[in-house]
Amino acid sequence: MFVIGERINGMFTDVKKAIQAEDPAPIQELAKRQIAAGANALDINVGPATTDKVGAMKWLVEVAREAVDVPLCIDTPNAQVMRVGLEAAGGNAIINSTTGEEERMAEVLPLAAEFNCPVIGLTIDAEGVPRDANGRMEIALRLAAACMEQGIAMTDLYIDPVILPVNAMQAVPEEVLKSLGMCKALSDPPPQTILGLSNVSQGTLYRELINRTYLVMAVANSLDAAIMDPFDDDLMEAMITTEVLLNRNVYCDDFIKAYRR
Ligand code: THG
Repeated sequence: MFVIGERINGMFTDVKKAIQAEDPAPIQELAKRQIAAGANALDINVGPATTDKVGAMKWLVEVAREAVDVPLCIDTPNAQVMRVGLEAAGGNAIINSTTGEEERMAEVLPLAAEFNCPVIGLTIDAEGVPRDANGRMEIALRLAAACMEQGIAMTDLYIDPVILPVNAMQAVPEEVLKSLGMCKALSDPPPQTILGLSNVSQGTLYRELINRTYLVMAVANSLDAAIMDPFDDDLMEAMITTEVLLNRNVYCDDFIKAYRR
């Protein structure tokens, strides 16, 4: 599993405050601690912290890059903010994201080719998020076709079938699980799959339990990557254990310790 730490997001109060005060210390500490906790990359999202999205994205990426040398997942719906983030990331980035809408793909996919980096494609179109797995796959197919036209390898496309809070839309988690498996039949080699895990539990009472249970199911259904909270030890350990039980990592008696090393 490729773990993308979710914590550098202006939706969190500590990050919002740091952006507003232009104080690099809390951001750099979050960057280092997430990597130490087992994240392989970091999501970078300005969120609602400021109206100067371009300036804030450039600052966040520069500050994070000084602290750690891992791929930075530039999380913005705005193509101009995306370009600035990719430039600041200096070639080690992931584009988060395009939707399946023609106009969005036309402005974002060329950036993936230009900066030679992976791109996340959300199964969203002009009508929003489809209700079931088949609707998600129609958009996933459009994303895959558009990438092929641009010369983007399927292994550089991460399909995100968009998980939503279970308390508002109880049928969604199961449809998303089905989509993950269907993505792997889409082409040979298939695209990769990704989720923003914490969405599933937003507004619920047992957040950590829901995140953890869902991650186990998603990994068992071909999930390759997740934007998630690496500070949640139980979550990380459930992920590691799932990979051992699925024979994706070698079993040894203290496999948790071995993985963390
Ligand atoms: N897909 C892709 N990118 C994404 C998402 C996705 N990026 C953003 C998001 N979804 C994933 N990241 C988060 C980060 C935080 C939370 C959920 C998803 C979260 N935050 C708390 C909340 O809203 O309750 C904030 C609590 C606090 O203020 O401390 O849950 O799906 N490609």
